[in-house]
Amino acid sequence: SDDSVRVDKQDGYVVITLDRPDKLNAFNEAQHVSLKAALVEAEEDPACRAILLTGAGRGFCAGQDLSERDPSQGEIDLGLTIDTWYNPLVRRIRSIGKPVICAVNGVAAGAGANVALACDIVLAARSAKFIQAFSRIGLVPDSGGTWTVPNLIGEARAKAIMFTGEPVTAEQAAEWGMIWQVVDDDDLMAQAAGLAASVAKGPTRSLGLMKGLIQQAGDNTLDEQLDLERDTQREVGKGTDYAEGVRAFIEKRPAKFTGR
Ligand code: T3D
Repeated sequence: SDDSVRVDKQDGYVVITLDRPDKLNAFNEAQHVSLKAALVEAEEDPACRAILLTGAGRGFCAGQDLSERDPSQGEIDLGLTIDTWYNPLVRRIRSIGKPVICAVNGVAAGAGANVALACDIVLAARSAKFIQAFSRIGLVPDSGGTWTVPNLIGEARAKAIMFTGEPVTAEQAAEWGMIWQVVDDDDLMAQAAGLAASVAKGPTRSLGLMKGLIQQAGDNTLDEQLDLERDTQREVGKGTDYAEGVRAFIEKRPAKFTGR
């Protein structure tokens, strides 16, 4: 790992910043290594109860660093780089049992867009854009985009933005339900930090289980999902946060969750 990813530990949460602003934080191998290390550490750290991912400079992430790619020098096995880096990254974000918030501070293109959209709650600066840039270079969307994007905004819009590579503004993305919220550029980091601090004080175990339930819903029938909710409720109901939550309600005071 190197200095291409910054990690700032805050009270209850960790801010992970992609930090190669001259390249709009495009992924090279070193940045993948550093991001993986940062996410693994945040996942394993019990003091970390939420993760905030963002980018330094005027972009969030421009996807794969194309200066590492030169197909004219012989065939490159893109399947291998996807297996090694992009797929594990998306699987990690989706399986971490803590909220992962993404503050899209500027352009998010290619895998950069789809990594952002794999996060649990996405805020974007008003000036940010989402670009499914793959068609411009003769590829297909990766990092889960062909699954995530149509799930979020439907096939009609997904196909149009993917075939054309047309930028989607933050406002449009929010209107379509592709992201949670648009925030004025100057307020983005304060809003995102406030959200991270607030969810970090939440019942982390239930939030992690909730994330899993929501993500599994698409594969299940309603009957299966009802059973899964029952089983999950049975488990989470044994936790100290449930006991505290009910006690706080009865005592008419805010709950003080510990995440267990
Ligand atoms: O290969 C595999 O492992 C397979 C996996 C693929 C996943 C992918 O992500 S494929 C898609 C790769 N990404 C792209 O195709 C996006 C390329 N970038 C752009 O289209 C534009 O840069 C943007 C639309 C994102 C932003 O445009 P703009 O005009 O605001 O900025 P710019 O001037 O184009 O970029 C600023 C600098 O960043 C510039 O460098 P320079 O000229 O100042 O030295 C530019 O070359 C550099 N940069 C931007 N994106 C990339 C990049 N350098 C390398 N790779 C990039 N992806």
